[in-house]
Amino acid sequence: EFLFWNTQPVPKITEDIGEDVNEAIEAEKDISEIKQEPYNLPDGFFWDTLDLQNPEVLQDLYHLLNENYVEDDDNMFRFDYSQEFLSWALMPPGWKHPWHVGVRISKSNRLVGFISAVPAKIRIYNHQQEMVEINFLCVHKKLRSKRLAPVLIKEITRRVNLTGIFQAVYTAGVLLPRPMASCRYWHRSLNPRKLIEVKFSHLGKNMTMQRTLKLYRLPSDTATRGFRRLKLQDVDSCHRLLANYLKRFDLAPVFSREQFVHWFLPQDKIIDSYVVETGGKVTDFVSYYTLPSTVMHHPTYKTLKAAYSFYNVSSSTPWKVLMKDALITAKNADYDVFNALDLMENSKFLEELKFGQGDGNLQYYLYNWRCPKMSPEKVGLVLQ
Ligand code: YNC
Ligand code: MG
Repeated sequence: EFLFWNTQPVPKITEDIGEDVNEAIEAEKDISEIKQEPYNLPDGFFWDTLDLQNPEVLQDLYHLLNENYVEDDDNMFRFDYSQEFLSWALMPPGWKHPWHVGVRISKSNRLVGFISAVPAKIRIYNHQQEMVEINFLCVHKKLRSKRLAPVLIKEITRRVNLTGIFQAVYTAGVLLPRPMASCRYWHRSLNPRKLIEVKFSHLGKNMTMQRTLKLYRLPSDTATRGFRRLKLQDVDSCHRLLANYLKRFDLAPVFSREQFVHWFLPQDKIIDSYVVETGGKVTDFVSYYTLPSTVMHHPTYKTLKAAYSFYNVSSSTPWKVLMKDALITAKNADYDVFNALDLMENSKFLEELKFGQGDGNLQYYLYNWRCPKMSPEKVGLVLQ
């Protein structure tokens, strides 16, 4: 069990962690103690640091992920991160070229593995830590179970350590040593007919298609006065609103102004954000990112268009009203489903707004950090 993870600075599955513990597992190393050369790959493979600003290279990554990245438990849907989205997610302020780690086949030059890191300041309880977010770990389907993933993880760790960073945060559907929080996805049907047709959802018992369509129908216009898309002029007030709000959680990012602009200014097919402005003041904020999934075995439907709740703040508009307006904008933009985790204050609107609970957990992990586990309502961090 966990032959690789047991060698890493992560808490053991059974370890007792006292409620006041909030500390690194192993001390920071001096740069001179860190391996200077890349880890060895099996014969026939080579490391290739990807230049994602080169459209052809970005396309290679898009294809690797489009064909080999995360699927649902029943292998019916697979994430289809767009090239624009990958540029946004992987090149935020402070991004580093060496942290876009690819593995290619020597003979064909084919990209068969990837892992990435981006910098982030994260607060865990009362401690702020510069760290990286790890995402998009992927090994080609034909090369699974050959222990390539541990090599990718060790190599990105080495490259991050060389910059003086020794902590990371990541999420995964699989259970590893050791989650610091376990969240659940919830799904709100926007286009129930299509969702049922592709078997993303099914007709509830005692439900007809007619009744189902009516149940999920939304008004065509948002309800809240002053609800409108976030613009550049809102950045200072909205950044402040979000920063203040995130203080109430036990795991949360600390966004710089520059990061706020990057992560939240609306960009077509990537990220959309709305505010409620009342008397010149921003009082509420919602945002969601765009992540379609490929429908793997359907004759007509090839893709599901999904919106993922990102960061939301309600200070004057009730949660239910605010998020219903978000659902309306998503429906009007032709999304099929709106997804949200049960973290932050999301449980205050999920059931009322007819979200249904998904299957499987999204586990939150910290690398080289030991702290007590927290409940989903205390998690204030959303990764892509
Ligand atoms: C996973 N998702 O347990 P043990 S999430 C971490 N995250 O190790 P092999 C994983 N570890 O048990 P395969 C993992 N999945 O022996 C498996 N593992 O200790 C562990 N899927 O390696 C596993 N993307 O190469 C086992 O497995 C060891 O060929 C086995 O490759 C795994 O991005 C994978 O779900 C996931 O592409 C690459 O299945 C492959 O199966 C695949 O024999 C579809 O690996 C796509 C997918 C994962 C999405 C994500 C977050 C990744 C976090 C990685 C850990 C980062 C640590 C911090 C580093 C920086 C530190 C600093 C500073
Ligand atoms: Mg492998």
